[in-house]
Amino acid sequence: MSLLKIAIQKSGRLSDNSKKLLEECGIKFSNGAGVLKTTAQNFPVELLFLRDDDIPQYVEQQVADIGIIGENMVVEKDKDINVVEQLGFAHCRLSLAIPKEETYTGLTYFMNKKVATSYPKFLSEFFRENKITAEIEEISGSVEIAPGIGLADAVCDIVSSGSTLSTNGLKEVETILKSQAVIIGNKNLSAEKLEILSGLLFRIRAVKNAKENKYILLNAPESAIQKICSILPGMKSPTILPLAEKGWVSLHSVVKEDQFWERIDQLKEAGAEGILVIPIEKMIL
Ligand code: PRT
Ligand code: ZN
Repeated sequence: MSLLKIAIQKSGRLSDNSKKLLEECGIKFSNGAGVLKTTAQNFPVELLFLRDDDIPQYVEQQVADIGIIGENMVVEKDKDINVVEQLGFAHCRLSLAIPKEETYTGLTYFMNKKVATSYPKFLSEFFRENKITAEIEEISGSVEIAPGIGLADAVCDIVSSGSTLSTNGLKEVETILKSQAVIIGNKNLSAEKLEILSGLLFRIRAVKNAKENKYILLNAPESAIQKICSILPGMKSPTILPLAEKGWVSLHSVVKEDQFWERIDQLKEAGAEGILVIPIEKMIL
């Protein structure tokens, strides 16, 4: 029986969420310090703990069958692999930033400028597509410091809250890529491995759906049922139970969490009371 080899980041911004996702999928594994490889106890997978930069190459070479990395890494490494699933965590963007005091005039600002980045391949492609001739200075870390020490005029780096840019006297002027964590996969997986992957994806989607949805219970007068169902589009066929008080019902359903928050005032106006919103652990559609 073969095992599906999954490469995840050993330590860094992706590692906790990657491990958590697998655990939420019911996959049990030990992960002591210094462990680089481990076999799950209850699912046919083997985990490899690696640097994120190496994962695309290892997946291409099938040292690992699949891997979890940021889309930013996928585009920069440009390996012959498949992007299998977006995972909805590690959201960030790859952006161009310039010194705060500079006036930004659009992309032509970068004409003949020197830009420091850890994403030379993706950035040079972006400049080429936009017909900008600029010099790219490749550096592997602490990119934001480059303009301050006279190494470059601008930077292209990952931004999340924007506070690192601001601390270093820079402002974000263009987003060139939006990124989140994804599963990448080797293109030639055996039928047996594809079957394990499909079982894993089934579980991952159940976990993702559960996170995006909530179980909602509310009390309402019978006369308001139709109105409430039209306010919450997810509530196509809610469960309706009579309350002890005549003319009142308890309404149960599953709704998208963001839709719920947008419409809470309308719900109350329609007569909903005693609204409970409960997390869902797994949701199989
Ligand atoms: O050691 P290893 O090579 O495995 O890890 P690493 O140091 O190369 O990567 P790591 O752990 O920093 O990031 C892994 C992945 O997390 C990235 O490839 C992105 O897909 C994703 N991610 C999400 C981020 C950020 N958010 C992020 N904020 N990666 C980096 N940053 C850095 C950014 O480089 C900048 O220095 O955080 C700073 C900006 O953050 P803000 O919040 O100040 O804007
Ligand atoms: Zn890295």
